[in-house]
Amino acid sequence: PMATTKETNATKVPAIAHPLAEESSEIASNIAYHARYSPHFSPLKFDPEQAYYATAESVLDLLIQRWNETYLHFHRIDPKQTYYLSMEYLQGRALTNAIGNLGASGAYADALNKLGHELEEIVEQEKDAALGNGGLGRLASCFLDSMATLNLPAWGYGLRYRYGLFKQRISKEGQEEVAEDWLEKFSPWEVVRHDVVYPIRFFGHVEISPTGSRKWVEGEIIQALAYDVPIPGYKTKNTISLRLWEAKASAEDFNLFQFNEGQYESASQLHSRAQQICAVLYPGDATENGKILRLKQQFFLCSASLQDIIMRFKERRSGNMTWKWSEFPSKVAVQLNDTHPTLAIPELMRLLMDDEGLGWDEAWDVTTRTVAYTNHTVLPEALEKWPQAIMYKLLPRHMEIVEEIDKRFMAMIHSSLNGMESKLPAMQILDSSNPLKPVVRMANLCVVSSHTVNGVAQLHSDILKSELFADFFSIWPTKFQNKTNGITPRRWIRFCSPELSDIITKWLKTDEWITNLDLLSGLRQFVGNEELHAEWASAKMANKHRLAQYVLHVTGVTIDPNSLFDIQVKRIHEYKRQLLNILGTVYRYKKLKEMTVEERKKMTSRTVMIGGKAFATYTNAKRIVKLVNDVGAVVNNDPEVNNYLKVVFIPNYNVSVAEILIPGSELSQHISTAGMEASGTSNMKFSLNGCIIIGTLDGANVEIREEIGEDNFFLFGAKADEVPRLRKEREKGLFNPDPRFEEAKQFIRSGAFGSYDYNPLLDSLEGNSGYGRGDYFLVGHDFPSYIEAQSSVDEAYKDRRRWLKMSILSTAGSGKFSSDRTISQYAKDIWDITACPVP
Ligand code: GL9
Repeated sequence: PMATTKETNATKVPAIAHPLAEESSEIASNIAYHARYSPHFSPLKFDPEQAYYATAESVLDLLIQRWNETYLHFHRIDPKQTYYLSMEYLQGRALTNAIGNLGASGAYADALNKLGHELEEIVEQEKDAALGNGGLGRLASCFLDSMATLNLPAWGYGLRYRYGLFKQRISKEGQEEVAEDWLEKFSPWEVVRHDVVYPIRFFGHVEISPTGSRKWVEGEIIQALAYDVPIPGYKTKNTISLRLWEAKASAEDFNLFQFNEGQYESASQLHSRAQQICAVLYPGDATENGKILRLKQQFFLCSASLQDIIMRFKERRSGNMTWKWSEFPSKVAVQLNDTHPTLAIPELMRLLMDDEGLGWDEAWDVTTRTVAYTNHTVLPEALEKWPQAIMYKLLPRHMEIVEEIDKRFMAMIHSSLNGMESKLPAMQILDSSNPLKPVVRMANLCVVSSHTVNGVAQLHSDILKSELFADFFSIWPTKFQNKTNGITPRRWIRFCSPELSDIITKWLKTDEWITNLDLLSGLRQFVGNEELHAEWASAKMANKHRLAQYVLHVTGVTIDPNSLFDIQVKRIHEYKRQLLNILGTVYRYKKLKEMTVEERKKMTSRTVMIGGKAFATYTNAKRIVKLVNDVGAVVNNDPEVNNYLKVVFIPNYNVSVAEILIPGSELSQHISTAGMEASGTSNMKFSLNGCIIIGTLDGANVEIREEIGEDNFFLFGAKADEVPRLRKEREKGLFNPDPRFEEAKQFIRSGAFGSYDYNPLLDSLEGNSGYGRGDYFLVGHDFPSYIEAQSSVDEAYKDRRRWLKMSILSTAGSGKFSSDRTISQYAKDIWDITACPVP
């Protein structure tokens, strides 16, 4: 249906006139039709799993028509279109979202009832599509939802990993990683496009013709095959595509002769090499990964996507004999989601020069007006640097192009920017300062080659200008922008908390807030209203009950819905400081133990929940997971205090788990060392769901606090601009630890939580400097103010009315954090695209 060849009458798919189901009885018969005639399962049963697949296929019927109309409409109108290039998408489940965006939740629920099933039960059958690691991947998925909902001409490109993010199991040893087979049966949401295939070259060499033109030849060629996932907008016909590439070898590469000789492995060598490319998602959370396979993946995404983009650009110009390449940037915007797709830059240069015959200057002009780059982190270990030797070997022509970009950039500085010469070594794209291992700095290549560079929250964007990219900023001050992240209100409140959403709609007298989230500020006028309080409290309580049931189901721990639900869920990382949370919890436990029964009765009862995955080889992160579990095992079984404190590690945190946790939480922790969390996005989800934040002035916390008011935010800790000084003072031995901090660490060292050796973990918080020591993340410095902020939380929670007001004001102040706002700003300030709604 996504015709990629020129549309003529002879090649047109014939129109059919079957009415698409909208009534629940028609939907029911459509589901029944799929159950019967999509022969994936035995016809003898119609259990929840089969019902899920049949339901998904009936939804796809509805989507495909809209999807085709959208494609044809874009083709006819030929607007400028954005292509979002990302190595990660954390889509989660699709069914509830698709039905909800179609506005058909009620009809589907009825239809399934007619067939003897419950919609809520059916949706649980779907496996999460977890083709991402964390915030960066989930952001890409929220962006797609907003692009579709805003009717923007935009597509996502990614890779179809066979195995996505691992499944986390918790055993006596701590975290164990298990491969997660999201395609075990199949995904009903992807449509393979057998007609969309591009050749992708690796290795080989550069051939120079007698006229001096250069061409990349030989090496190995792997095919990129498109799988499309429909992305429906909310209450609009527009349905855009997430195009995921799969790698395969062609039949010609299968050596029949060898195979018949019994040499099975060598006969299908290229086939197995192709299979490796999309086999697994790289665990890219701030780890430097020296794997050549990762570079192959990156190039695979970039080359396939750009060939496809250029094909579509030409397709939309077919019949027009006068188009010019200089028009390309007024039809195409390419957004790089971090540096992972940086190779799009030299690949676009190569395609334009070597395949299309443009000269350097013309190709450079087109490329730099097309490409923009988003930076998502300032952590040095996450800034990609590829060894030049590997680049030469795998991508010889691209390496030449990168060298030329670097050479011209340096020449530009020498000729026109007096005084900048001393900055050149840090700004150069090729870093040969270590002659044993010269590297390509991908971020520098992005900054030099992009028309716009943006950070993901105001503080982060300021740090890019003043620190990470300060030198570039002084040359190109207008290149740098901020685009504060956002989240889709459809998935992150409307569908995951229908109770609270209905209350909001009732009080605002409209459901327009779902696509215009600023309208939430209208709740402020009712902040003291008793009736709203009662409804709000009952919706939160229902969500807490649902969460408590889930916790019991996955951990066996019973938690009390009347206690304060305190949650920290995100990837486990020292800079995110789960260790601060658990040390604070250990301190709370110790104090509870020391209290009299009467004293204890005055305490706010809490359930501390921590969840998140640790990168498989990140030892300290795994120790933190183990520590949380060990503390929970002791505290939860201590009858003296377990009415006042429970500690639960939530296993296998993912998008679907977040959809249960976030609506049920009352306090959430976003407590990174200031300056280190670029934005954070779960902070926005919690706040939108009426959950109060305890946090540092970091990333988007700063802006959330601004929006919801400082009285509704529990602030503590050092500020970003104090951090360098505090680290220096510490190195000089000028840090005096708070006795409460010493007490908490000592309690763990004493063996109160079992015999596992936590000394290496706790040692990282001690000493003044050294590898794995010196408390780089300032846990010790922030501990006292953290404990005090937590006491204010306890006090605030005792005042039910005050807490409810804070909760309502959190939701009321979350309007800014809709990804619709973020995407509108990208569209206007970076992409220069406008809405193209299907009539
Ligand atoms: C991240 C930042 O660390 C987050 O603060 C930010 O909210 C997101 C989205 O902009 O990007 N950068 C990054 O590399 N990750 C982020 O979450 N890591 C992962 O996605 C694992």
